[in-house]
Amino acid sequence: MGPGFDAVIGDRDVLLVVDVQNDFCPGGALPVADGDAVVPVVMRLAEKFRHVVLTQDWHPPAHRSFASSHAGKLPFDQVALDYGPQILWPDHCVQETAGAAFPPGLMIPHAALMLRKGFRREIDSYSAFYENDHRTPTGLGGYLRERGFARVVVVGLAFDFCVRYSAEDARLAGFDVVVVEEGCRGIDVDGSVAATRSALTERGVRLIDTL
Ligand code: VGL
Ligand code: ZN
Repeated sequence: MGPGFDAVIGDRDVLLVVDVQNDFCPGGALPVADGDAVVPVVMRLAEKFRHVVLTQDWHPPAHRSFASSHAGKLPFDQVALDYGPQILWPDHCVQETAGAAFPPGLMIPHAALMLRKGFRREIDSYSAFYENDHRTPTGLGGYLRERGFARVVVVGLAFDFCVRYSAEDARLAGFDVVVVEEGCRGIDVDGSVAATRSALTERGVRLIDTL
């Protein structure tokens, strides 16, 4: 990619839209402040890309990442699970519920793949590439490689969780990775938005304001 960002979008570029779902929008179960504001941005970007992939957080009821699955715990408490630390969340994005659906304004007919993640009860999956054990692949890396993409442009919710870990893993998989901040909003647990900006920059992910 070089020092400058190449704003010309071509056939080797894919737009990865992470978890833009009703439960992460105002009024949802795990609302991200201003989360719905990304919808028109995503729609505008999607018009520039021939290739679009959407992800969907997709949990079974009583998922292990839900505070309600842990006696005496509250949302945003942290616990140690066998694969490492886990922040506990309000019940969200339960399979086949309205909260797990895409907001009505998000219509991307040419999106080729909708990838669901977090569907195993015992393990969370922030990244669209690996579950939170960092070992169980979702298959997205293989899909993107086989399709011949070189650059992954990431937007969505939440900036400091699923966007962050998806962008990091895309970079580790060898893609050029760009995160467009205008198309993201964060949850910001204990400074996680600032931590995300430095982690992404350190790992060679390019952060840009707009595209
Ligand atoms: C997410 C917390 C829990 C996200 C998903 O999409 O960023 N965050 N589940
Ligand atoms: Zn989740």
